[in-house]
Amino acid sequence: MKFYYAPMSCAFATHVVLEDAEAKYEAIKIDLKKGDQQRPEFLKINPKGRVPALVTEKGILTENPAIMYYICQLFPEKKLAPTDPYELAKAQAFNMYLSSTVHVGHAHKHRGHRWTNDESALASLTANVKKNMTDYAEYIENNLISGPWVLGDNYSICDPYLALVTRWFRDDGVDLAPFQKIKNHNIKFHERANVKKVMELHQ
Ligand SMILES: N[C@@H](CCC(=O)N[C@@H](CS)C(=O)NCC(=O)O)C(=O)O
Repeated sequence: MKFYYAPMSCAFATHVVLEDAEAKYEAIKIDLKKGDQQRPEFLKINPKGRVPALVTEKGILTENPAIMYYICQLFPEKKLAPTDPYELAKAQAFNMYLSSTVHVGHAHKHRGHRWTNDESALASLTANVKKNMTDYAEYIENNLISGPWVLGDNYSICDPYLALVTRWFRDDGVDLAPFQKIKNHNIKFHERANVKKVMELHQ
């Protein structure tokens, strides 16, 4: 498999899952600041012009939640997702909330031009990022983390994704002091050897 990623992007979460699964893959770095995602060679991989993208022998997969669960299914022995249908749906709901709501809230900070060209609307979108991200952190803290991992005692595909989003919370000025579960989760996550390895690739 070939894994296309950009350092410090949302591809970090899926990158950690590839390492957790001990998958054999080649990591291919692209530079979003240089606009590599819009170059014709990358648009052949992902016409959406986004990372991550995973080239498999069957075809190309995009979207973090889909790729992460695909990796789980390739390596069921790693137990990176629940097998009980209800618990699995809860795990997927968590990852999809991060992908469809929290990621979009964060994107309003630097990518607001996707939604509007109007300068005052753009300024308003940016100004609301800290509050929205604080609301999302509060919701996650109070409703979605069982602790110590997202799903309780078992580490899963939800954990690298939460760690990524925790970095975004910090970048977006969210005061994490009231969110003890999120803070504890982040400390525990960064103690993992796989995480240290992927962090080095994402500098
Ligand atoms: N829904 C997608 C979002 C992918 C995405 O937006 N990736 C960002 C990096 S965090 C990207 O490639 N941005 C490049 C751009 O917007 O030009 C997923 O979860 O995989």
